Amino acid sequence: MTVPQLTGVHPAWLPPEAFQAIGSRRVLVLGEGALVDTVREEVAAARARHGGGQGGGQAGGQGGREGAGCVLALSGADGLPEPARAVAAEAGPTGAEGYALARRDGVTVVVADAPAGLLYGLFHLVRLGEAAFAPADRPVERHAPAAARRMLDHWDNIAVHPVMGQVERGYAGGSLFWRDGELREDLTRVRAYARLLAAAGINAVAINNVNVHATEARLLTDRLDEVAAIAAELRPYGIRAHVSVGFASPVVLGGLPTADPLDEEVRRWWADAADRVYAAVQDFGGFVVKADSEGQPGPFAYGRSHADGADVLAAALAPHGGVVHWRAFVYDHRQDWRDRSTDRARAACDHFAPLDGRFAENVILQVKHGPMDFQPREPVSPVIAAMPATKLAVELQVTQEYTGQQRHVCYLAPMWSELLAFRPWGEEGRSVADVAVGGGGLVAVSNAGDDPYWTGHPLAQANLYAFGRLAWDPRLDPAAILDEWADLTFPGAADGLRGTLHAIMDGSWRTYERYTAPLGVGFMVRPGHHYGPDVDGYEYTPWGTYHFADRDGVGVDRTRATGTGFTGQYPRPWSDVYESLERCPDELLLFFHHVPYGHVLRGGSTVIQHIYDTHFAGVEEVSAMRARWDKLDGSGLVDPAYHARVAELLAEQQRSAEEWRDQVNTNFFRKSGVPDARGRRIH
Ligand code: GCW
Repeated sequence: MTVPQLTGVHPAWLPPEAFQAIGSRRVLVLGEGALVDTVREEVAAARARHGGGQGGGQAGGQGGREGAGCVLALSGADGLPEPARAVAAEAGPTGAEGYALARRDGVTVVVADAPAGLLYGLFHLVRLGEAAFAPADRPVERHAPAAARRMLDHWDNIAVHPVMGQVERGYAGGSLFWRDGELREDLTRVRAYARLLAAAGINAVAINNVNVHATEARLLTDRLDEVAAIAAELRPYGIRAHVSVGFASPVVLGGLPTADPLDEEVRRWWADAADRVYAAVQDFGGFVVKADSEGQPGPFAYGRSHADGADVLAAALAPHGGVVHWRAFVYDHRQDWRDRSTDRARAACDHFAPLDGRFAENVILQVKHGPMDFQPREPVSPVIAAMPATKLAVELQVTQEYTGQQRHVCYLAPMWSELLAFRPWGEEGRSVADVAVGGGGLVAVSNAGDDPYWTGHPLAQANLYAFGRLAWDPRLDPAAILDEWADLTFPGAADGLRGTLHAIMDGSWRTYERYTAPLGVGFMVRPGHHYGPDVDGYEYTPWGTYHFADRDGVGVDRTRATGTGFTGQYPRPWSDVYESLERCPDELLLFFHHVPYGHVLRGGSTVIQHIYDTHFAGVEEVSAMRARWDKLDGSGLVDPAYHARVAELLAEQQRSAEEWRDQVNTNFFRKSGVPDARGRRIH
């Protein structure tokens, strides 16, 4: 294992300088195991760069000054020196991925029971930098991830899809894994990606798109060596590979006449497939399945339930310790817009809640955080509260499909943090984060690609970093995560940049919300690619994403009293809060209610005036973001190329925000005939 070095690629949150504090000290690494070797290699590489001394010797990575300034050790390692022994004794068990950190008698110590913990401990030291070696003692701190599985899903295709391209909803260039139908020859970048992810706390990656097309299906058969090759790059950083599979694989790949989950031959086919995969990749994570969703095959074709469907895959994976991530994103995408009784928001709960308790132990039901589809504002999905006897994972979207497509700055951690803290059963009950960490963990769709900045928009790196950190600890403060990310990403310059980065990023999700679709209504985007405004773009389509705006009012009546009854899928108190026009939070009003334009919000303004005000304000906020960024020009705080790229994207964000403002305001002015109370220009 060698630490990957890339040229021409931005180092994101692991620039060489981030290893200065470790690399300039004598570090002792003790323990056995592949991930301990990774730690050793990291330390050796850091020392080679910053310490001048040679690594080597049994303990690896030491050299230079007398006496270790830092000990990273497995708690059971041979020859554990004081004070590591004392710290290990005081810390007690750290678990499979946890570690304890302390500083005593001039030595900084990380101890862990298992190699993965040591790796995460190393990255903690990287985050602390010199602070980890401050003269004063540091009491023992124990750290362990909240969720056992912290996963990224890639929507990467092997063969370029005629409509969706190499990466579905990818805004950062091509796939890190494949190019034009072939596995990339040089996978160094995959290893560098794994390293970044491990530093953020991620430990699982699904490598291919949940929409499984013909070429990608073959990852289970003649392209299995590609899975093995990618897994080999992820492994040194503690990340397991998972693969998205098509439910019809027994037919498509196996030539069977059916994929009926209750058919014996089908069950055997899946068991054989799993055996094959594990023979090639012993630490394989499992399968991800999008079934009966947006055209993907599923158990409905055979009159079977999704529990039956998931079960056949679960049974195949169980002997190997693998899991099935079964997605709950099931709805009718061929709806008739004239039919007011079908409500897409209801679909996941209607399909899955009755199956609570029927899924096998190793099935994780992967639920999108909202009932619709990653809109900038949605309530929390009621499925999260409706299935206490099922392991649930909550799925977030780091790739900015509906939040500016990595052309707009939109720091998503505040949104995620808000929804993870939401308590579906009221203040006394558990939070969304509690459900996820006690169940299947957190999953997100990755925003990374082969772009030189990894994420298209350089500032979108913060979203990837923040997702990992929140999956590790959902209680972290988004602004503190931003500081961490900035300190690592801009070594030596973070103090000068912090104010600007907070001013631009902290509120950027709310800014985005202001200039796009108002009050939780969603989907006023251009159909297909989903970038830019189109107020009625989805209004008369089969996708079930309507806002029902007319000359009198706007919004979707999802009440039990007069609407689709969706509010009834929530437990109390939210079922009552959302049902009530008076109590429903403003930001979700149009998600739950159809109201006249003159309806007065809890905040005091009318719906129509709120639409105008927020759209004007949103654009002004973008102008302020731009002005702030422009001031950095020539400051020496950011690399000029980085600065230029962000500046260029901010110009596009401004253009796009103005387009949103003008289309949304004009549309509602024309529909309602109500002028702006402040007489601003509406076209
Ligand atoms: O948000 C929608 C996207 C699809 C995606 C789907 C899903 C992978 O527009 O591109 O398909 O969600 O989550 O399955």
